Amino acid sequence: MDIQQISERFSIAGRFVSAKPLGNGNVNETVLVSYVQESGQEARYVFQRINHNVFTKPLELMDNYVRVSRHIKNKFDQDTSGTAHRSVDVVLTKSGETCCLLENGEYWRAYKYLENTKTYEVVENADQAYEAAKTFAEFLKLIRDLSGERLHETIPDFHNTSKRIEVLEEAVKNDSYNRLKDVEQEVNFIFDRKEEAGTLLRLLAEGKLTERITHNDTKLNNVLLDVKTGCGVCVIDLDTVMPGLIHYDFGDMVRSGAASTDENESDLSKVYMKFDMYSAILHGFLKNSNGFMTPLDKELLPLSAKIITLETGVRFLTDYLIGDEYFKIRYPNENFDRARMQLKLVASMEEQFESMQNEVSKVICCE
Ligand code: GN1
Ligand code: MG
Repeated sequence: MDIQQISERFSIAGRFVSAKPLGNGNVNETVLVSYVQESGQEARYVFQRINHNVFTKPLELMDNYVRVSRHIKNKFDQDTSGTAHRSVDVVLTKSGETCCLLENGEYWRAYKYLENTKTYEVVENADQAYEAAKTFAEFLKLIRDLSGERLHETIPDFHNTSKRIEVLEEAVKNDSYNRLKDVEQEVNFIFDRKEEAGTLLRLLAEGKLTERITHNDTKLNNVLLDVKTGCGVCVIDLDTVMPGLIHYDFGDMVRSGAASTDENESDLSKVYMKFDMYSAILHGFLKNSNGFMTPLDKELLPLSAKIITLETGVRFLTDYLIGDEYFKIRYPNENFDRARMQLKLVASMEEQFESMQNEVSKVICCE
């Protein structure tokens, strides 16, 4: 798609200069676009093609996006401390729409690029993990008082781990690409944990856990850190902000932020959960969420890390079996590598589970 042509649809002052790919998203396509303003200064924007095979109702998605981002922006605008959480700032189209639908069926949206910020694929140190977790928890705190109708479920059953396993079972039965022979060990590993994987959903159904507005994709690279200070600046990628459990967010943070390698590491001897990163994430997260979490919420944090990591492994493995329909892949067996990496991470969490629980107890004791 010609980005310059798309740029003409948005209400952005200045002249289009250039565009280049941005980030490593597995679902949408992201482009960083430079403009030169009348003053001669550069201004940068992020353009994103919404993957409408994954997000089948892009307008509902953008409705959520704008409601949530404006809610946070209003708080930022009213803040005088200079440290408030920034917000994704959606740029409307010239006709005032939240995104534009092109003749070829693609949906594109735009927002301002936050200068002097950075994302990380793998955390470099515990300070970054702490800061990222604190920032995600702050985001959760900021959206707690979002009023109005329930947000749209942009992907129904997104973190319904039990359903995810059922979908895997179906893919195993069909084995449409004759790939089951490569993955039997992984499939058994998952099926052995099926019962435990449903714990959060069961407790929610029993009324023991509270549904909240959650981010649901708290991968470490979805938080922007200040390049100079390292402080958390803004949570991005609001596509899956919808009703959920706080555990999905904590779990995904540990899954992505405490892993020793990239998601597609094929040498499993290198894959484990870094305990110091887990601990930093736990402390950072509780710093901003402690006030609204129940004792049971806190107790379930280690298990949530395990469940969400297993769920992500299930999703990658299912995609491998059905012929790589969902996640973008850069080489043929990437989804298989990703699945094995997640499952190895689960095994590492299991080995360290008692210490993970003790760490939570320590934090609770000190309150
Ligand atoms: C996808 O697109 P990205 O990288 O932000 C996925 C997440 C997975 C993640 C795994 C909408 O996130 O759920 O955890 O890949 N997003 C969606 O890397 O499915
Ligand atoms: Mg995403």
